[in-house]
Amino acid sequence: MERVYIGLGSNLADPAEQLRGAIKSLGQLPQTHLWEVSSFYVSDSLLPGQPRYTNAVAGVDTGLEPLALLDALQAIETGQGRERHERWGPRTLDLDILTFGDRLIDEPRLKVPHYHMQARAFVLYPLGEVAPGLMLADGRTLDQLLAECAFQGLERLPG
Ligand code: PH2
Ligand code: MG
Ligand code: MG
Repeated sequence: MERVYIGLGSNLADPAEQLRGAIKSLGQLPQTHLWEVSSFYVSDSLLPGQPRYTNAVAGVDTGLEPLALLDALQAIETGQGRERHERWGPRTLDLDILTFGDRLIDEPRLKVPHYHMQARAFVLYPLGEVAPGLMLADGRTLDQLLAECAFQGLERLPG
């Protein structure tokens, strides 16, 4: 089993409800134990002119290989109505593998640690809730990344 952190995001069709549906599906993945989910955070989209996003991070232990997990996550996205049009377009559900054990992965379909997570408060702050003290496979620590990343107007939802 390897510990994997997954970023969740939605900015369409009741985002918090989309995240709750995704969490339920993560809990039903084969060979996988969902053990923690962060608070939900709301923030402006990185791209102007889109609805605000709701984001969270989940921690799982999985026996799936990275590309098998990616396939399963993409099936959950599709099942919740994700349509792929423009890159970074609005979406009902986005599930991103942020870290995968201590693996560095550089494949056409999957780069881990997740590209640009160091600049994204909506990834780092929820990740800090579920994985305090995390060390990334490339040697960076979550504490360093948090120290260098402004809160960027995140709103943490209660409950
Ligand atoms: N995802 C994007 C583009 N912009 N902004 C926020 N706040 N949260 C996201 O998850 C997000 C975004 C495309 O990956
Ligand atoms: Mg994605
Ligand atoms: Mg994303």
